[in-house]
Amino acid sequence: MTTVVEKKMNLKINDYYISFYSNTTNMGIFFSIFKRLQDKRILLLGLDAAGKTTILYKLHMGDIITTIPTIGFNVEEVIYRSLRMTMWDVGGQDKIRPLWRHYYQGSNALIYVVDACDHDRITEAKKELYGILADGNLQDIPILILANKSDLMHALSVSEITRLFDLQAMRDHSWYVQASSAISGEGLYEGLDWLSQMLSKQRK
Ligand SMILES: Nc1nc2c(ncn2[C@@H]2O[C@H](COP(=O)(O)OP(=O)(O)O)[C@@H](O)[C@H]2O)c(=O)[nH]1
Ligand SMILES: [Mg+2]
Repeated sequence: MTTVVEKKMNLKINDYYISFYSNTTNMGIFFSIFKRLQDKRILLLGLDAAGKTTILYKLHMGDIITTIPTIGFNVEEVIYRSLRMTMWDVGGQDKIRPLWRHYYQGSNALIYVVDACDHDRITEAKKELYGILADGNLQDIPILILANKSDLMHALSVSEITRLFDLQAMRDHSWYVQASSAISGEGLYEGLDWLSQMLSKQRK
């Protein structure tokens, strides 16, 4: 089923933010509950063209602010309630990799966006993820992997991505793979629900 979010309504009850979304087919209302998060910082990373910018717009989180702190390195940022999402394109730029560290500090979670149709670069996507996680600042953080562009033919499935990324062997992080489409919005809130559960368990 393709779900197109048509209407969104937010309620705040005590510490919980509840969002209702109704879809164009009027098949029903789905909702998500976000416990109020205490100043959480989320990295949204992935190879270029994986769908990061499209995801941020689809989530209607607000204005995306682009900054270029150093040459050849665009950082986009959205601040939404007490959530700060920072993102940039990873891959093929080993020289600037040390500059990313500044943005790693204090991160509570990683959303790693993979173009599930880009079979040619799936190994590169995996290599970059492991390169990012090798940084000491990101120990223990939960990782939501979005197998994006799942609306397209030949998209790799959740189980294929899990196997190709060797996730079963990953011990230092909680991880979750969710198929998503940044175009239809499908899968995005399911993934974020998992992440918000992980974040609400964190003390820092
Ligand atoms: N079919 C499909 N296209 C997508 C999806 N997500 C992103 N795209 C397209 O992929 C291209 C790159 O997306 P973008 O958000 O700019 O990628 P970024 O470089 O990771 O920020 C754009 O043409 C998007 O419209 C998706 O889930 N499905
Ligand atoms: Mg982008």
